[in-house]
Amino acid sequence: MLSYSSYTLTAVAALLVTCCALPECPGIPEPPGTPGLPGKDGLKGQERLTGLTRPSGNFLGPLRRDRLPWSQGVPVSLDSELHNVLVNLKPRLCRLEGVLALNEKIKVGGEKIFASNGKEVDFASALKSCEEAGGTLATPMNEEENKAIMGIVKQYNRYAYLGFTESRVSGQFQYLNGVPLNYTKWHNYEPNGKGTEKCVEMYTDGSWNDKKCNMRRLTICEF
Ligand code: MMA
Ligand code: CA
Repeated sequence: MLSYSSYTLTAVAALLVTCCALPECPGIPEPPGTPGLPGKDGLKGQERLTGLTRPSGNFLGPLRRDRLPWSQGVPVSLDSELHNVLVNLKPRLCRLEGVLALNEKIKVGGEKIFASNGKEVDFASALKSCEEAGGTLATPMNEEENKAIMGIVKQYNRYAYLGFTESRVSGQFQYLNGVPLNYTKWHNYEPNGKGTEKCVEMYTDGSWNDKKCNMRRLTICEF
């Protein structure tokens, strides 16, 4: 059981589609290659997840990203022992999520989980801590996500940086991957920085203000 733990958690990511918001578990790497691109096994994205196999031998020792036996052994779909493990893990993950939500450690908004470390730092430092924790800066892409993030801003009563920056075109903002925003919640008369305020903060009412990136703002990450 222990020998498959890392493996199993990743398999859960592929199989759990309801109840938990957790799409994947921190610290557990994606299968080789990126979605859509073939990995060493020749499989692409979803093919690789649905074709997930367990190792044929024992997988002992610490987790090594380069040592995960993704494509050896029996297919998970045919492995009743591993299937049972996954079926049992699902409600346990949901219970853990419930505990964290009850204790106000996380907020769930749609598919995402939002959490703060309670620290107020500049934009670059906030982004760094989110990435080090396996997430990114909170990036509201719809009203539901915006409300979940606002819940944390209200909980700490501190404005927070969001995962947006101003593009080369002054007054236009984009996601951290460079794609233009497709949902916005600007406060009245914002954005108004016109090239001088390249980051975005969320106010306690959930509305947004473009702001200089060197302020100390609450770190809120999404996972
Ligand atoms: C501050 C600063 C701006 C914001 C205005 C709104 C004076 O500047 O936070 O980003 O747009 O307040 O009045
Ligand atoms: Ca502004």
